[in-house]
Amino acid sequence: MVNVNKQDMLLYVVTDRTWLGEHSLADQVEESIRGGATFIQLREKNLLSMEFLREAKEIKAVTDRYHIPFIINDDVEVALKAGADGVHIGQGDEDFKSVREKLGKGKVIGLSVHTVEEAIRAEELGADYIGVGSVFTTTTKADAAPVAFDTLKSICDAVSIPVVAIGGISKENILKLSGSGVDGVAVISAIFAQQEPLKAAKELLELSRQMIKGSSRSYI
Ligand code: 3NM
Repeated sequence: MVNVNKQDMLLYVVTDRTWLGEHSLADQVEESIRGGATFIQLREKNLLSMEFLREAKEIKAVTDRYHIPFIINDDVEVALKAGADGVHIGQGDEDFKSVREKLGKGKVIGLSVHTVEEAIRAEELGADYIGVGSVFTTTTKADAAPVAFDTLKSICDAVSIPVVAIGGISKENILKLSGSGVDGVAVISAIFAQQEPLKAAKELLELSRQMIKGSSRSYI
């Protein structure tokens, strides 16, 4: 049983193999956690199931050691087999209710939303948190659609579950999210495309703390 709280969203790290070089993904994830990552999502778009599962188990061993929540993007079977804490799904992915049925109540389901209506619906369905993006321009996800600051703010005002912003967030622009009400940031390239993921995570965590200080939502 894992309860997601707002503090878990502070530095939500999504994996990507693009910049691995000679490092393993598990090593990179560990560096990001040592730097301050508060949540890990394994996101694989091109791995076969067996490889995906092997990798999920490897990363779960790391997140277990540091007691960090660990979820899988899209793939419920991999999440169950790896013993992950849950899944993150998009609006177009498997229907929320069938995912909840397969996973059971004790697991986390995060949902991507882009509008206030989708956010309210996500909370009604029982999503444990929502991801909102793309808040800035990103080259990491080809089909990311922009979400304006005002929409982000309205979404945060409309729900009481944790909200994490995603898309193009870096140490240069993160403070622009101040006052939106988000509980934290989800990042890929701001950590994994950097020479030193640990250092990048450390800086981002500090900036994320600064950013949410201006939050209009109550901070539990
Ligand atoms: N989802 P980076 S944007 C995985 O808008 C993902 O829903 C997005 O990568 C959305 O931090 C995105 O490198 C990519 O911009 C985030």
